[in-house]
Amino acid sequence: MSAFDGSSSSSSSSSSSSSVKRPNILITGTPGTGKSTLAEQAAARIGFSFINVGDLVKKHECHEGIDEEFDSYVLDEDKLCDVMEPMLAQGGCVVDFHSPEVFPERWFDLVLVLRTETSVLYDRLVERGYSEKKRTENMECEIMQVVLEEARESYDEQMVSEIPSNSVEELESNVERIAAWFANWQSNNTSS
Ligand code: DAT
Repeated sequence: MSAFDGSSSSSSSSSSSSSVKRPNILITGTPGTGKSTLAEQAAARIGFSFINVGDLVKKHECHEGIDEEFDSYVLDEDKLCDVMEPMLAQGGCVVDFHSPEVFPERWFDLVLVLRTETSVLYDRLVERGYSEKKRTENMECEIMQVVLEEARESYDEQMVSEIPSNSVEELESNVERIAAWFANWQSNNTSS
């Protein structure tokens, strides 16, 4: 069980300084599972910066063009990490990206993998106007738990939690769970 799944025990990393770097949170999952929506709302809720990595990739051209077959950018991971490093250095960021493996493990304190039922995800991808090929690819990605496996391979298991993202109620509950996690983090990391 990760720290996000209900444990509110004190961590051993207690510090007595108010200058402790705030945590960074990664929200990941198959496209369409609701990463941007949750990341933006959670960031606003706890006063963090929201970082949409897809937008950064475009803005800073952290790619080597478009892969025609997959209709997606060929990522320049080194360039992307160079752009992001200073942004995350002070903590206090909620980051949204579908490929958790591209980032160094040390950047994050919590990694949430959003999961959406296939029928719900299908409707969202249709709404988004994805081609049948791209829909199928993303549906398979979700069914095969590709992002979850990637996250588990890339980060300490204590850091990684899988959370449902099918309904507005779940969205609201996820925002509150993140706020509760951060409140717990603060009580463990600020002076007593
Ligand atoms: P992602 O960033 O993972 O690609 P998104 O945040 O853009 O996904 O969300 C895709 C669509 O689904 C968008 O229209 C908002 C909607 N949505 C996101 N999370 C939801 C939730 N928990 N319940 C209902 N709709 C949700």
